[in-house]
Amino acid sequence: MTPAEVSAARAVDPQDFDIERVRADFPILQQEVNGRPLVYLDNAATTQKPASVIEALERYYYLDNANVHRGVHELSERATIAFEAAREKVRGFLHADDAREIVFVRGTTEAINLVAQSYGRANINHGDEILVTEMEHHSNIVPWQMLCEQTGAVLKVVPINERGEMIAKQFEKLLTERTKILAMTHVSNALGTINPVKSMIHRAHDVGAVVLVDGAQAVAHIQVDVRDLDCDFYAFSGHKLYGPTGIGVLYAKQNILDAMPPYQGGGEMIEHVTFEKTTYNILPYKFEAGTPNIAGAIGLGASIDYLRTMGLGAISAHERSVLRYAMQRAQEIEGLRVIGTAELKCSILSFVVDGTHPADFGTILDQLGIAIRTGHHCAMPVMQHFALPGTARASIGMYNTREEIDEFINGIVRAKSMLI
Ligand code: C6P
Repeated sequence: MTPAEVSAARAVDPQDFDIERVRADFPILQQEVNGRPLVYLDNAATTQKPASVIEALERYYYLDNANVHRGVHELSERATIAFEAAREKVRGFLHADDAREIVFVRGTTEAINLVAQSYGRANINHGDEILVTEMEHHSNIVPWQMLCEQTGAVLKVVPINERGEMIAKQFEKLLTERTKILAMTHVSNALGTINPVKSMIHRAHDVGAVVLVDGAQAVAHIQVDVRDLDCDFYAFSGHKLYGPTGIGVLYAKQNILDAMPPYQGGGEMIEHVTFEKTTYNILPYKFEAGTPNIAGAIGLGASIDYLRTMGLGAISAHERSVLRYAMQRAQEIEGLRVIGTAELKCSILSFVVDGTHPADFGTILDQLGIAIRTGHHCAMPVMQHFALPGTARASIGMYNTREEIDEFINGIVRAKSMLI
């Protein structure tokens, strides 16, 4: 977050956020699990969906289902209009210049693989360096390792400190003329750390590198403006933004996308095919081979509409106040250690308790109707850094309340008394 964004978000009073109204919009939250009201604190894994998103999916399948960009009939026309309207909503949401810069993919993972295999294979050579941080999700490590194996490039890693922040001095040292790609997460899924992506992008451009930002954990909590960030690529998943699974977005600058070879071949991505030669479709369709997840895109458009009515500023102010409360309450528990105490963080409370295994907390809390995630969170290098087998992780979404945090804290105390 830039300082301006921080102060804009802080200007929103969390008291203004009508949490009861928000909760009423999410049908799944109205249930009991194991005889207790559900407390859903696994939003970093996937968020729940408001009724308006579920209804958009339903409406599409009830009334408009057809393939896009293919038929001349009424249903195909309607499906195409709704699909492209969703793309335009994503463009607006990211503040991108042009809808041609918005490629629909399955999720963050596919977006990063697309960049590694298309941009990477075409532009990365033996001895080039790809720079990531130690806090990356496996999705922002493994595709680059694969690219390094294919090209002879070298993966470099910016270490983190004990608070779980990237060490700026090390970043400056590792970023050199040899760096061709900088790929870093906007927000860490294991620690909650918010990276200073804007300044990192600026520095990377100074040495001629292109920059990919993994926005999987950022888009639901931070207002993203790709033009202001000046990132070359930005990736996120719909299901972490209160939208459906199986749909995600790769934003890429138009000139870069234009010069990239296709990622997959098939229908939709072509202009003309003969056995001798194929020419490719215009952007963004060159990168959307095969029938896309039409309903998913429409559902994602509906989730963006929903977020707009709530206002991301108000949502993040509310979440920040709930996270602050959770961090304070967690400190009351003897032997509990928060993993990830960065100055700038959002949504995530990862912890371990001396003398216990994190997985046990997940199981006991589940018996109390409280959903959290335990384990390495697909960020094994983070666990290696802290010499831990894993953590227990609560991740906060827009519908979580302080009362739920109280339930969660009581649950940890109870679990601890059973385990020690
Ligand atoms: N993290 C979590 O519980 P996909 O699976 O493609 O939608 O997102 C992958 C991904 C990439 N980057 C970051 C920072 C992420 O957090 C994730 C997904 C989930 O933390 C599932 S492992």
